[in-house]
Amino acid sequence: MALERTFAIIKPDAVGRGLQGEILSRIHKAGFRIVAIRSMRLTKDEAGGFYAVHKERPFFGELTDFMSSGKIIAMVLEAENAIAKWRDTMGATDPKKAAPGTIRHDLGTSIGNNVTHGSDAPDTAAFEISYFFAGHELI
Ligand code: 3AN
Repeated sequence: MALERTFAIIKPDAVGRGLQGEILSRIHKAGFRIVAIRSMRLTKDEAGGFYAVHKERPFFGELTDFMSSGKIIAMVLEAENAIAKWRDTMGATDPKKAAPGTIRHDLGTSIGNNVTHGSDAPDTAAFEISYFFAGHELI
């Protein structure tokens, strides 16, 4: 199988709780290469552009408030089957439904405060990577 890239975020709840090291360690142990990484704080508009596919959902305002509430760590991860592999490593969206040993089960506190993001398909991965990183940062 060919190498694939996905886009990941360590969300403001995790950064605020000092969980960056724990999550980066799990990324390393799962066998991903970190192609690019950046710490930053999004504006509400920037968070809205990132989550534009969810703009009609009832939780859009809450989601963009949360994602702009503090620093995030944005990353491009590479591995074989990276998109599905990272979603497996994170676990289900709702930490209460996520399997034991997954990041969201072990560290998440609610469906909103679920510590990490991961792309769900090749087209969303391509959009999300290009939203945060320029081509010269992805070599
Ligand atoms: P995932 O991130 O697992 O692909 P999506 O795409 O269904 O999940 O939802 C995008 C983000 O919106 C999730 N990461 C989650 O934090 C947030 N979210 C989803 N459902 C809710 C909800 N009912 N209330 C608040 N936030 C939600």
